[in-house]
Amino acid sequence: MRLEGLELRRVRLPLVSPFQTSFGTETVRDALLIRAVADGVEGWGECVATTEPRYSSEYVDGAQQVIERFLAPAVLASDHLTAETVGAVLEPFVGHTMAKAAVEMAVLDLQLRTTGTSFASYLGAVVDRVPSGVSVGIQPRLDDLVRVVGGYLDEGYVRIKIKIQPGWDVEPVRVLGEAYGPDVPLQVDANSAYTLADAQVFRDLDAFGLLLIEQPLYEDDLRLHAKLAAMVSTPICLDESIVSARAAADAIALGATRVINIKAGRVGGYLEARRIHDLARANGVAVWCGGMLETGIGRSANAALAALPGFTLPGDISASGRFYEMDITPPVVLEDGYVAVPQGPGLGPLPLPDQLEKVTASSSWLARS
Ligand code: NPQ
Ligand code: MG
Repeated sequence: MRLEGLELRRVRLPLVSPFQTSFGTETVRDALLIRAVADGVEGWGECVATTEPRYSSEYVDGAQQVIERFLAPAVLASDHLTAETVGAVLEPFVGHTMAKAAVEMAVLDLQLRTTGTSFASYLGAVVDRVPSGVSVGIQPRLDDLVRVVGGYLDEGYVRIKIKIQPGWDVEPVRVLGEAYGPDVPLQVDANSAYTLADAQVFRDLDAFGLLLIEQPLYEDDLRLHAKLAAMVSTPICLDESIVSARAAADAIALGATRVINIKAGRVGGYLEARRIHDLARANGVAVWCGGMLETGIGRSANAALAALPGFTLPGDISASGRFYEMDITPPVVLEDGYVAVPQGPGLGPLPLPDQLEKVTASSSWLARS
C-alpha cells in the first residue's frame, strides 16, 4: 500500500478512580491514537506510552515527537508498505518500541480492514472469548482493598492482580486470602520496586500460593531475576524486562522468568508479540496479555492477541468500565468473566466520532510529501 497520511490524535480520558502503582498515581489516561489512511480506508493504532517515563523510558510526548520526526516520514516514503514490512522500515531507529508499535498497529488495522480479515484470524486466535482479569491499584488502607477487590469479584473477574510496593505487599495478600479464601486466583505486580535485598518479602509470599510475582526487580536485572527465581517457589513473571523477542529468549535461557506478560506496545507491535508467544510456547513458558489502560482500540486488539493458544493465564484485559466511564468505542464488556474476541475486520470497533471528539485534546495530519 501507499499511505496518504497519518493522523496523530491526543486524547484525555478521565479514570473512574485514581490508579496507584509503585511508580505513581494516575487520574487521567493521556493517550496517543494514530489513524492511517490509504485508498479511502482507515486503520487505527494506539500508543501505550504513559504521561511520564516511569513505567519505562518512553512517554507520550516523546513518542509523538519520534513518530512525527522519524517514524511517520519513513513509512510515508514507502511505496510498497505492508504491516509485515513496517518493522524493517523502522528498524534503523533504535528503541521507541511503543511508538513503533502504534505505527505498525495502525498499518496492520488498515491492511486487515482492506482485506476484510480480523486481527484474531490474522494472528491465529483459537478461541472467541478470553478470560478477564483485573489489576487493582495500591489502596489507602487494607479495608479499601478488600472492598474494591470484592466489587471486582462480584462483577465476575476471574483473576485478581494487586499492585505491590515495599510496605504494601505481604499484608495485603494475607488480608485478601482471609477475606476471600485461597481459591481466588491472585497475583502481584511490583513494577520493579524491589531489590534482591528484599528477597525475604518474596519468600514470605510463597505461603499464599500466588499465580506469579510480576516484575519484582529493575527492568534490566535479568541476572538478578534469575537469582531471585531460584530463591522462591512462586513463579517469577517478567513484564518491563521483556522488550523484544531477543530479551524474551535471554530471560528464558537465564531462568529469569517462568511466565511472560506480553504487551504488544512494549515489544514493538503485535507481530513481535506473536513471535514472543511462539518462542515462549516452544519453551514451555506460559504467557498472558498485559494491559496499559488502553481505550477500546488497544483493548480490542489485545483481546485478539490473548486468543492465541499459548495465552494460558487470564490477562489484564478488563472491561472498559474498569477504567473509563465513557470509552471512545462501544465499551468492551465483561460477560461471565470473559471478554469477547472481536470478529469484524481489523481490530473490530472504530471510535465513535462524537465520543472521540469529546476527549480529543489535539490532532495533526502528517501527509505524504
Ligand atoms: C502493568 N498495567 O502491568 C501496568 C502498568 C501501568 C493494568 O497494571 C497509566 C497508563 C497508568 C498506563 C499504570 C496494569 C499506568 C499504566 C500502570 C500502566 O505493569
Ligand atoms: Mg506489570
